[in-house]
Amino acid sequence: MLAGWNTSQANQGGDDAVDSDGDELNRDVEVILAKGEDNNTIDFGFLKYGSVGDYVWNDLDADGIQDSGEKGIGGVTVGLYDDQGMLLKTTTTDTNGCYLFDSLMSGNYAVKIADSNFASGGVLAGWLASPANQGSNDKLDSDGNEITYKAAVTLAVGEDNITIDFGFFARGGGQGCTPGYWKQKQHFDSWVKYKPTDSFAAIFGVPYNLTLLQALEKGGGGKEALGRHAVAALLNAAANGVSYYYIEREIIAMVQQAWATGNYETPKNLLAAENERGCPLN
Ligand SMILES: [Ca+2]
Ligand SMILES: [Ca+2]
Ligand SMILES: [Ca+2]
Ligand SMILES: [Ca+2]
Repeated sequence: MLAGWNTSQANQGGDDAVDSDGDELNRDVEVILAKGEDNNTIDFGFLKYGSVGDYVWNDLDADGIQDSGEKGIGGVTVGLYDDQGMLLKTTTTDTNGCYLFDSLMSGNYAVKIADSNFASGGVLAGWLASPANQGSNDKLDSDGNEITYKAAVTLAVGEDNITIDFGFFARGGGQGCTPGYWKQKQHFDSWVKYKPTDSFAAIFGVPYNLTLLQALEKGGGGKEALGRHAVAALLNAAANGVSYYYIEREIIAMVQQAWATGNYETPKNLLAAENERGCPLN
């Protein structure tokens, strides 16, 4: 009847009529009755522990969804934090990529993929986090913040939540198509997710009031050169069949940094080098 339940703390609060009296380990209490005394204050409270899990996986297509054919990643160090940011426990994923923190009281927690996994020689060195909360099935999505690798979770009493999952994918590289490729009309069918008429300012979050196509076509150095290469980079990162070094959010962050600091040259050179690696599209 009470398998999996745990004894409440004894003698909490000041009212013996509503507290729990059972010893927490032995679940017994000594009662001495005076002659003729009725004692109806001996109560036993039980509570159920909860758990959080359960999966870290190789998100091959980087879409943030656990697809068939994508496997778990073993040996990943995972930490459990309380709502004050204190590390409570750590564990490691098994060979199937599964982890579980159990014997948990109700409350607010965070699960975080430890930074040490990403250090040189670590299981996830060179890997990138999948986008969080894609699709509508929490059992199949990734939950970690893409920068902090952390996911918040609130447990009710006795709740088991095994929907806290983390997708990672290996960084690509070695391919890229130039601004000259992407601006040609006959290649518009290779554009994925973005359209030639989309606003550069809206997508990159900087005050550069051109469409993506206008930015690709715009001549000049400095800001204009970065604009051309940033659009090409974004299209390379989003394209099907291009193994591109940078991912979209990194390219957007580079552009924002350039506009904030006025240094357009460094990111332009980095993106241009990748855009000129060779175009696998036709
Ligand atoms: Ca996937
Ligand atoms: Ca989710
Ligand atoms: Ca999930
Ligand atoms: Ca899961």
